[in-house]
Amino acid sequence: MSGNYDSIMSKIADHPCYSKEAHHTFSRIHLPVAPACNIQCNYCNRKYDCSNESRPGVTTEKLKPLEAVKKVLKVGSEIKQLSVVGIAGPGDALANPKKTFETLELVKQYAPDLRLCISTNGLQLPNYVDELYNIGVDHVTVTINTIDPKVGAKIYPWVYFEGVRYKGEEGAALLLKRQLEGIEKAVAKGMLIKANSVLIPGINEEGMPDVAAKLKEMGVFLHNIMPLLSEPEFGTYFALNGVPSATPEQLNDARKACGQEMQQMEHCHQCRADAVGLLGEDRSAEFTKSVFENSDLEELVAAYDLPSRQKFKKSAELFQASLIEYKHKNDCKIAVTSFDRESIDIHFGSATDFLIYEVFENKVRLLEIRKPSYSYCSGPENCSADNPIEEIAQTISDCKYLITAKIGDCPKKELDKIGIEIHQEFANLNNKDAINLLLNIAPSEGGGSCGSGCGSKTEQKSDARSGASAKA
Ligand code: CLF
Ligand code: SF4
Repeated sequence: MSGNYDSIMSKIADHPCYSKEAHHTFSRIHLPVAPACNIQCNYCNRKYDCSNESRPGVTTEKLKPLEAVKKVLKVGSEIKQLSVVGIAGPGDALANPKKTFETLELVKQYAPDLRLCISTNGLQLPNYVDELYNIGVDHVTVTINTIDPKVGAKIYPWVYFEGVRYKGEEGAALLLKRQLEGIEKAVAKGMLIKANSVLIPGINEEGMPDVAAKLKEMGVFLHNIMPLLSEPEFGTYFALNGVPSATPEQLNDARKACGQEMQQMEHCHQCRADAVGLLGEDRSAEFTKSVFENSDLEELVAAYDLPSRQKFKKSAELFQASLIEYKHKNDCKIAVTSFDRESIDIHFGSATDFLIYEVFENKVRLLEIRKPSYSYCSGPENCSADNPIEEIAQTISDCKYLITAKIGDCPKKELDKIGIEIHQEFANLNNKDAINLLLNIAPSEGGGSCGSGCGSKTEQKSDARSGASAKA
């Protein structure tokens, strides 16, 4: 558990997309080396940039692998906080395997301190998981918009696989099968998987919680629901056929509905395929090809100054890790006995159900109410009967704490055995106040609810000159 936790923390501490904290400090660069795509999405018009990770309408210079690594070295020499290299289009990273892998190899050779990240529609993922893993890619984003092929047929007019063009539901079902197969393989390898879903009003909103449930079942780390950006000038099928952009309210609702199942990313900036810099502070215009294409590779390597970058990275990572650690130190579930649903007003023995609260990032919310078949004590007349502690213990076994008004020694011992820490000192207090006190969470932190909107909407709007939405 702790090994896995430590490994995840080390993977997200310097990744601006996988950690909200890290995005204030660390930057990423996207290398637009993958122009082709093997599917068609109705929200994409690749006359512009790809949508799986970009905003169309922004001119992109496509790069060859050697040009791409020169750009990485140039950017890295000027932006010490550069920590991630992503390939996210303008087509699909894995529909261009030669260029993608050649680029990743070069980056690994000349800038080995950088994390490698890719974004894909997933069609070719099963074929390349091993290669990605071997080359050191441990962050993979797969765009999954639906798990229903009927809905998929409305999003993907065709899917091109092994020389055959599949249309309608058949194509959508094939894409989904390959996406899930690829995710399964990548999770088994220990890669950190993020799923992007484009929220398309009237098309896939209803099924979004099913997507989230599937992602959870498969061990996906993070879910990034992105709003469809749809204006006629973007020239996409959806835009030309009246499918509107998703509103901030629709986005919030979807994130809330899916937040029950999956941790939601709320700081995505729907980057372009050649984005450079912090999320939301794009510096791609400073690093056009003319700035680096004539530079000598060895000079760029010297200017990159790997030893000093590594030193900086080490201290920045430690700082980030401590911030993340602080934010997640209280994450857990807590069982509470409460008859009036507000306060700790009932003894363990009389409780017929348990309120299960979840604490995530120091926010407390009621997750669900669980009902074992019987209460522990059903009155003096049944006092000698076998008390059903096993079932109750099972019902709350995933909770770290039990807060109750009072509990007898026998059940307490049983719950101790399965590691549940019991607190009786908060009798009659409000449930959330008690949890805040127990975990030492400031009330303002604890009062919030998960899944509220992020601050990126202004930026999304102002950048929506582009068009599509999806990716990475
Ligand atoms: Fe790029 Fe994507 Fe890697 Fe990040 S972006 S390939 S995971 S390094 Fe990040 Fe940009 Fe959102 Fe993507 S903000 S669009 S989620
Ligand atoms: Fe391909 Fe990406 Fe465009 Fe979809 S959005 S068609 S995956 S390039």
